[in-house]
Amino acid sequence: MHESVQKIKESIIEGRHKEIESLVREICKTGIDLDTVIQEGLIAAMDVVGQKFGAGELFVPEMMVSAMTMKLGLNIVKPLLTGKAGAPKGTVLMGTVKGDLHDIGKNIVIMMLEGAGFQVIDLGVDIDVEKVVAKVIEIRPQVLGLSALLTTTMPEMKRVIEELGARGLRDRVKVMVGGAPVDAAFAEKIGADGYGKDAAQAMALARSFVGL
Ligand code: B1M
Repeated sequence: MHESVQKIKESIIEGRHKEIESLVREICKTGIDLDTVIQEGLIAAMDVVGQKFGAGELFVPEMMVSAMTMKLGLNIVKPLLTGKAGAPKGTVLMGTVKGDLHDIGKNIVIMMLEGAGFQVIDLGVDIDVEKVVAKVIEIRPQVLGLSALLTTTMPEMKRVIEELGARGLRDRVKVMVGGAPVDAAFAEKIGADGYGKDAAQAMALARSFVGL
């Protein structure tokens, strides 16, 4: 692995938030593929953090510092990815479902979608069904993206889809779901239109939904 990418990864795992911005800024100046920085640096670091958390080697406060460190790094990469101009390819409404505060993955998906030319309206985290439905009515997006990182919040995705159906709105918007515990079988079971394993797949799916 590129030495500086490794440094970025370690910096996030160890929560060294004071150094992350300069590290990411420096590596971006080298002309490195930004996807490598995101996948092998930023995302790979959070995978390690998750494993350590699962194994009881670190606790919520440390996990939060790592997450914050990653976000600082992402904020440096984001404008570089989304700087390309052009007419929007379509509108995507995105949010993390009710009861769930995880937003790092959602934010990466948003970055990729914006980079691909979509206008993205971010509803944030812990979004209840009513708010999602109200925003679908107000904004009329082509795509609704729902993210969940907890097995306990996955059922919220089904509730949103059911409510869209009950209000006669289901045919108006394509629903795409994603997040670490979600898979294609779950997406199919709850009646979603598609599942994105990662940000690249989510982008490809959104493009296909608008006929690109
Ligand atoms: Co939490 N957490 N967390 N956490 N956290 C997990 C998810 C967990 C797996 C850790 C573990 O036990 N190993 C576990 C869930 C277990 C389960 O449900 N089975 C867990 C837990 C238990 C919890 C708490 C309950 C802990 C506690 O308080 N006891 C608590 C819950 C809070 C809540 O939400 N109500 C909690 C809290 C937190 C923090 C706040 C500390 C922090 C979140 C900070 C933030 O997001 N702002 C946090 C973090 C950072 C994690 C881990 C370590 C990392 C998640 C992450 O950011 N991954 C995570 C362990 C892990 O996943 N490795 C863990 C990096 C990110 C880039 O990946 O989000 O998967 P991901 O996104 C990917 C794809 O999934 C996909 O594309 C992204 C980019 O490739 N994708 C989509 C995501 N959304 C998509 C949507 C799409 C398409 C693709 O279409 C719409």
